[in-house]
Amino acid sequence: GGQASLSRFRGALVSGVLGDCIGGEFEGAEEVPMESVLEHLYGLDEETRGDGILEYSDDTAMARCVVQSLLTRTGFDEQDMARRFAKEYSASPGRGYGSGVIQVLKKLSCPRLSDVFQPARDQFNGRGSFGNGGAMRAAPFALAFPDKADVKRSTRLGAMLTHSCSLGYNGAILQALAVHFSLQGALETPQKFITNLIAEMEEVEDTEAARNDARILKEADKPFCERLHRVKELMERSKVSIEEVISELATNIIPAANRALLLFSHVFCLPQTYNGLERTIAYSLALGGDTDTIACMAGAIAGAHYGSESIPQTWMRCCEGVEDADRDAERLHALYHQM
Ligand code: 8NA
Ligand code: MG
Ligand code: MG
Repeated sequence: GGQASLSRFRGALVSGVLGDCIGGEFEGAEEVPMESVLEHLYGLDEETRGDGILEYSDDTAMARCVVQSLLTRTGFDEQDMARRFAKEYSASPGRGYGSGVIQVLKKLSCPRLSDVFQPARDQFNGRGSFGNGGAMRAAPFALAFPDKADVKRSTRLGAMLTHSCSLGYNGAILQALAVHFSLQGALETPQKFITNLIAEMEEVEDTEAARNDARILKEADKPFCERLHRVKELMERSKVSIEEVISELATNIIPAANRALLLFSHVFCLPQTYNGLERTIAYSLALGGDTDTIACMAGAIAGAHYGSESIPQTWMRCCEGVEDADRDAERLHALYHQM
């Protein structure tokens, strides 16, 4: 599709849901052999699979709140978004939320709360969470605002409702920017994609708060820029092992790496019949660890890049929330083009 086409919006939103639902199988597994990944994916194709549906987790539950809030308020409204997070959590607390974020969501449902950002600031002895829970729900911000400055601002504030540490909200900004650039489509080569992200993150990470958090966590001066430079180096090599990708890159950053690396899909031993989007999801699961979240974020980036035509129908049929994502993508597409 062309720049910011409906196909790219549907690709981004639906593939994020698919990554979450399909990736849930391996969440928390230390090592995931590629054979297990392929077996799981082949299982989705079987006619005999039965009526069992793969449920979405916290990643999609919170992303849906972001989408509904942006659509209803035609922009970012922290009070409304916070209310939706709290309501969603109390309606379905069993979606696999991170242990820390549950405390924030409970406080957000208190009617006497005056500052919706305060519960997040109180996390981890006042240092705030650096978990990837802000990044996992960041894609919709890129689908609501055509202007890059709006994407960055709204994503940061949306993440800060639960993640007040700069590594938490800057990771969310990186994910939203990756989706933003992917929506622009064919203009972007993988090298240009990474170069653009580095240039943006140089500015995003150039704050006192970011430098302070990085120092406390014994990270490089600009942690995300540092990782993106490593991604660029890996991309320039002809062969990269999955072990190297796992050891070199923090989970927050892998999805961006993933999409860029996967455009060089010849380096990986995946079935030739798989298209770029299928490869992205398969590769995300093989990384192990927080597989639902990695696949959710990588899926959104890849979906924005490859478009909805790349999504296997069989996968869509067995995942919860796909129809809603498809419908919401249309609405976000309309909002984006009227902004
Ligand atoms: P979070 O804010 O609770 O952070 C996740 C974890 O990161 C925390 O539990 C801590 O262990 C650690 N952490 C974050 N900030 C700090 C800090 N400043 N100091 C020390 N430790 C810290 O939750 P979140 O929303 O970021 O989590 C997102 C992930 O949780 C998603 O991947 C999601 O899928 C989910 N998750 C669920 C399970 C499960 O058991 N179902 C397992 C892993 C992750
Ligand atoms: Mg999850
Ligand atoms: Mg997860």
